[in-house]
Amino acid sequence: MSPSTPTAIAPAATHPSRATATTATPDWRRHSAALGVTASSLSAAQRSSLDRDGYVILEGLSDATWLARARDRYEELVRIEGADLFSRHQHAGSEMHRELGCRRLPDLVNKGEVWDQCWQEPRILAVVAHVLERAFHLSALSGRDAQQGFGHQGLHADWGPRVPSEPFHVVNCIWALDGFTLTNGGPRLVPGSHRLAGHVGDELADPTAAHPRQIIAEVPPGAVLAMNSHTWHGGSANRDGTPRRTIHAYFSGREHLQQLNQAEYLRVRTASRLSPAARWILDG
Ligand SMILES: O=C(O)CCC(=O)C(=O)O
Repeated sequence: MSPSTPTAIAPAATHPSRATATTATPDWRRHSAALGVTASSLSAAQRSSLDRDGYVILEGLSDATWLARARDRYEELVRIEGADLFSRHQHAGSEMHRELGCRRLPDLVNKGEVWDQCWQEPRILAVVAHVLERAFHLSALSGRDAQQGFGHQGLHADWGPRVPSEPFHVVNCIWALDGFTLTNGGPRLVPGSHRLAGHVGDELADPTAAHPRQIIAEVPPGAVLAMNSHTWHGGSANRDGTPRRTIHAYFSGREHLQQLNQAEYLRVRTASRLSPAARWILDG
C-alpha cells in the first residue's frame, strides 16, 4: 500500500494517544521504578533461586538500628492490642486466621513508619515483580510469632490448587526480626513445589506430617525469606522458646481482592507520609 494513501497514515505518528497505549511503560513498572526497583535489584542467582526453588533469602535489607526499633514496636503493639496467645481474645483483624499459641498483629501499614520498609524495600518489590510479572498490590502486612510449643502448621500454598497454565498469584516476604533456626520455628518449605500442579494433599495425606523433600529455612535476624507463596510451606513448632517474631508482607496480583482493603483502612496520618508510588501499592 502506498504511503500517500489516507489509510497508510502511521497511527503512532498521528495519534499520540494510541502510541501511548502500545508503548508506555506499565504502571506497575513505573511505580516500582519510582520506589527504587532496577534491573539489578536482584542478582541472576537470586532470580534463579526464585524460579527453581520458589524462594530466596535476602540479607542486608536492614541494619541493627532498624531491627531494634522494629522489635520494640512489635512488643509495644502486642501490649497495646493485647495480641493474646490463646486465640479467643486476639485482636487480630478479620483478615487473619487465628492460631493457638501465636501472637498476631494485623494492619501494620497503619501502625508505624518503622514497617514501611517491609513493603516498600526495592528488593522486596523486585521479588514481587519477578514472580507476578504484572500489576500487584499489598494484600496484608501482619506480624506473627509462635510461642514455645506452638506454631506447627500444615504445609500449604497461599492459594488454591496450582494450575500451571495460570500466572502466579501470590508472594509472601517474611521478615525475620529475630532469625529462624531449626528449633525456634523456622518455616518449613518444599523447594520447587510452586511448579507442581495440584496441591499438597496430592502428595501428603496429612499436611501436618513431614514432607520427604522439606527443608527448614534458617534465616539470620533482619533477613527476609521471600517466597513465591504457591511454594508449599508452613510454620514449624517453636521448640526452644527463643523469639521468632516475623512480619509477613503478603502481595497478590492486583486483580485479586486484598486480604485487608488497604485503601479503606488507610489512616490520614499514614497516607500523608507515603509517596504516590507507595499509595499505588496499597490501592485495590
Ligand atoms: O511464619 C511462618 O513461619 C509462616 C507462617 C505461614 O505460612 C502462615 O501463617 O500461613
